[in-house]
Amino acid sequence: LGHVTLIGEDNISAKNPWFPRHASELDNCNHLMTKYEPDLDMNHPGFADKEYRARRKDIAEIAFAYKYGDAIPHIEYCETENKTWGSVFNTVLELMPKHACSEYCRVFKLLQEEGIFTAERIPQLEEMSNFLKRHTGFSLRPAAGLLTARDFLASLAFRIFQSTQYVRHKNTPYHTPEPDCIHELLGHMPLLADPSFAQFSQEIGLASLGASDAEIEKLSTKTLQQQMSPVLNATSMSWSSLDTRDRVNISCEILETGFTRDSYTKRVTLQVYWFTVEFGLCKESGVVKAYGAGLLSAYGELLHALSDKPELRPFEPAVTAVQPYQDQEYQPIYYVAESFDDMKDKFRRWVSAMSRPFEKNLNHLFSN
Ligand code: NLE
Ligand code: FE2
Repeated sequence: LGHVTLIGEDNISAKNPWFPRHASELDNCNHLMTKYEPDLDMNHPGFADKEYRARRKDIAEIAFAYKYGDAIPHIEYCETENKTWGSVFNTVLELMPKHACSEYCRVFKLLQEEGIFTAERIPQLEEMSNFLKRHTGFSLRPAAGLLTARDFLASLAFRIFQSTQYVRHKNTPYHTPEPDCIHELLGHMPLLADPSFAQFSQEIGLASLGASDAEIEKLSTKTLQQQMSPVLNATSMSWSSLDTRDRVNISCEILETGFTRDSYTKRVTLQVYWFTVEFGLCKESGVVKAYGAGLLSAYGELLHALSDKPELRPFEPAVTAVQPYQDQEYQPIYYVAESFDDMKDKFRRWVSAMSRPFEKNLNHLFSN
C-alpha cells in the first residue's frame, strides 16, 4: 500500500511526474490496457470461450501477486497449450533461416542447445530470465496482459522485460492481437539476449521515463481535442479516426510537448518502439529480414511483411515517431533499418537532440 500512494494524484504534478527510480518500483508499473482482453474485446478469439478466459485469468493473477525479487512462479502448461506453442515454434523454425535476422537466429540456436527452446513444451519464464541474465543482464517479470506503454517501457529502462505468461487461444496460433507468452518467448527473447539489441531496448526505455498517465486521464476529451489540433493538422489525421489508445498516446505527446514536457515523448518511445522492437525490418547483405517480435511470433504477418503488399520505408526516427500504428491487423507500413547499429545511432542522435529536463537524474537510477 505504501507504493500505491506514490502514484496517487497528490504526487503527480506536471513539473515532477512520478517514474520508477529503482527496479523494485516496477511493482507499481503493472497497469493494463484492458480493452484488448478476451472479456472485453469481442474480436478476441477467446471471447466466447469461458474456459479459456478462466485459465487466462488464473495465470494473470500470478502476475498481479508478483513482487520484485520473487522467483517467477512455474506454470504447469496443459497439453493444448503446449501444442499451440509447438505449432508456432515449428513455423518459426521453418521460416527463420530465410526471413529472420542473423542475431535472432544465433540466439535461437543457443536456446535450442540449452534445451530451453523445443517444440514439446513452453519454456518457463524463470529459466528464460536466467538465460537472459547471463547474456545481457535483462531479466523478466510476469505481466498480466497488455500493459500501458508507459509502464512497459519504463521497465526496459531497468533491463527488465514484463512478459505475459498465458497462452493465446488454440484457434488462432498464428496471430493474436494481444501479447501472450508465445509472442514474448519466440518474438522477444532471442534479441533481448543480443547485447546490441538489449542496449537499444534499454535506451528506448530510458527515453520514456518521466511522463504520467494520470495527467492524461485528468484532461477532458474536449481539452485534448483543442490541444491536439496543431498536431493533427501536421500529420493529417483526424480525432474521430483515432481509437482510444491513439488518443491517449497523442495526448501524452501534447502534454509533453505542449505544456509539461519538451518534445522527447511518448510518441518517440512508443511509436519508435512499435516500428522497431515489435515490427522492425532490417537489411542484411541487401536482403530485408525481420527482427521485430510481432513478426517473429506471427507467421501470417511475417510473410505479409516480406511480401510486396505493405509499404517499406527507411527507418528514420523523426518520421517513424509520428507514424500511427495498427494494433489489430497486419501493419500497412514497415520501417527498414540499414542495420542494428545504424538504427541505434539514428535513435541516439535523435533522442539526444531533445531536451529532457530530468535527464541528469537518470545516472543515479542504476546504482542499486
Ligand atoms: N501479433 C503478435 C503475435 O501474434 O504473436 C502479437 C503482437 C503483440 C504486440
Ligand atoms: Fe511485444
